[in-house]
Amino acid sequence: MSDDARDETIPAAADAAPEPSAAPAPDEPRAADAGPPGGEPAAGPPGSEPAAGAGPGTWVVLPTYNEVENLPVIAAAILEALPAATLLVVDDDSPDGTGRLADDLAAKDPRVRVRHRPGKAGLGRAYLDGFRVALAAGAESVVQMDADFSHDPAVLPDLVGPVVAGTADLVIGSRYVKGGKVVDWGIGRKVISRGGSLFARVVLGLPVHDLTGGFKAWRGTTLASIPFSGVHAGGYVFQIEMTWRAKLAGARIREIPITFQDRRVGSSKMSRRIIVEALVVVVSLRLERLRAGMRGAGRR
Ligand SMILES: Nc1nc2c(ncn2[C@@H]2O[C@H](COP(=O)(O)OP(=O)(O)OP(=O)(O)O)[C@@H](O)[C@H]2O)c(=O)[nH]1
Ligand SMILES: [Mg+2]
Repeated sequence: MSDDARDETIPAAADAAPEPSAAPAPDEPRAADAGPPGGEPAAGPPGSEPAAGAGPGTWVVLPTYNEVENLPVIAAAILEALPAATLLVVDDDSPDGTGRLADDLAAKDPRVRVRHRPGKAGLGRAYLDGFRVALAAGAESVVQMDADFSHDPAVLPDLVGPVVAGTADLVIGSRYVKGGKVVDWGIGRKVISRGGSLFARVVLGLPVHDLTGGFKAWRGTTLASIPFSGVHAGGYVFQIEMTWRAKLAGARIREIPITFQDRRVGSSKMSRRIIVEALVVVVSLRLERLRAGMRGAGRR
């Protein structure tokens, strides 16, 4: 992912989240294209709540950019893990033909849908677009994951299980709870990721250990209650901000341990600018909240 795609803010009107029950938007993918009270997140072992009933109401949103080698394998693994789910590939016109390959998969399997976007606009934008499509189609649970095998598809039933069972509104695949780990990362990247999570945890006062990861399962109504407008679409900060907004919306957040693997193909896109941006945005989110609290107190 290029840096330029990481730090944009979603314009208000264009990215408003639809009601889950809303009719499909006109730009719906082609048919082969087709608040409860807040609580402490609990770290639970995988397997504690199997995704019994993870049916057609579960959508997996998979953003892709130049993932032609990974896509067929990961798509098969996702649908093996969640056979009744819908897989939505969100492709930003990948030059390597990932979008065409996704269309081929969709032509062969009605569970696969494809959202084509005109060009590379960054991971956050792709996710928000995919979320909007899934919610407009009535998704009850929405999973987000990377296509590069950093997120193990075999974990999907455990990830979505608590959402389907009604015991959590957001489940985060966490590297930083007991049982979670990262393999193949150098010490530098480990420190940045863990340090970023810790910084955000302290500054935002969020009781979540892995705030920078992108392997998550959302209750559809929780996702729909988050205003997408104004969300910073940068890759690193996007994950933090979405979890922060979920918490503000009163979501019950849970972390389950995962083993995170570095991508098999390609190189890291992490840069100093992305990290600095994330730190600045985290502080500004906190200040925004403090100011809102002070305005509220002033009115009382
Ligand atoms: N649609 C879309 N997908 C993207 C974009 N950028 C990245 N992706 C996908 O988002 C997922 C995560 O991107 P990565 O490039 O792996 O980001 P990362 O994990 O932070 O960095 P790496 O160290 O390179 O793995 C992958 O499935 C990518 O193909 C984008 O601009 N648009
Ligand atoms: Mg990756």
